[in-house]
Amino acid sequence: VQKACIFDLDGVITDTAHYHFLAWQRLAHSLGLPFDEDDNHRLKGVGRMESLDYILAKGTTAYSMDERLALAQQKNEDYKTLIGGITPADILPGIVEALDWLKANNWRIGLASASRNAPQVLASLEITGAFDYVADAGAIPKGKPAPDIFLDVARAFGLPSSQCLGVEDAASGVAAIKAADMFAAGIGDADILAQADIVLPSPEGLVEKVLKPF
Ligand code: G16
Ligand code: MG
Repeated sequence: VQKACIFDLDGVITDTAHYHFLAWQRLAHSLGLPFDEDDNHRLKGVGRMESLDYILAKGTTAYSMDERLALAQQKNEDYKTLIGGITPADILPGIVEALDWLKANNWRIGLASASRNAPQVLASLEITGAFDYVADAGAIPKGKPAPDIFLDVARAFGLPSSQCLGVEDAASGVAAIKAADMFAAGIGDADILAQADIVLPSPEGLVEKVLKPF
């Protein structure tokens, strides 16, 4: 029976969270608003406009839709500059091994990232060709924790949720996988990812502890 592994990008395949942090912090500070690592942690897996609104809510100024779009664009330009230097060396340990194993065992491989920059990051990591399908975050209105983006990948593969395994580092992402009725592998802190079916501290061990037993 055909199976699929559906990966999140930021925090699972590569660590772009730090670049999101730098770009959001720069924007927040330019508006006189605070932004620290704890704020960044809360924005994991959260979409761009929702993240902006979280930051703007720290102040009292009301912004029009046009102003908000301009601020989001400014952050994104900064982010794109920061990720311009990404290379295959930035792939997290355990990921290449997992992709090779999945390919050798004829699984479908998908990407369910909330980031509209995901195709560019995959290209910089030189692993675009490893993916059979990459969800278009811009075409999926309801972000994580809604199941939509994971269901979109399963639909593209023509597979039921029971044959799909999702890999996520964010609590909102694990919630999305479970809402989609799929097996959830969490990467990170077991307390934060308590909803996952299994949690590993890093992608190392995915093959032996998660993929082979599924
Ligand atoms: C990622 C990040 C989020 C980011 C979101 C949107 O999600 O974790 O912090 O806000 O994408 O990114 P962009 O502004 O590039 O469209 P994921 O799902 O890959 O973890
Ligand atoms: Mg993530």
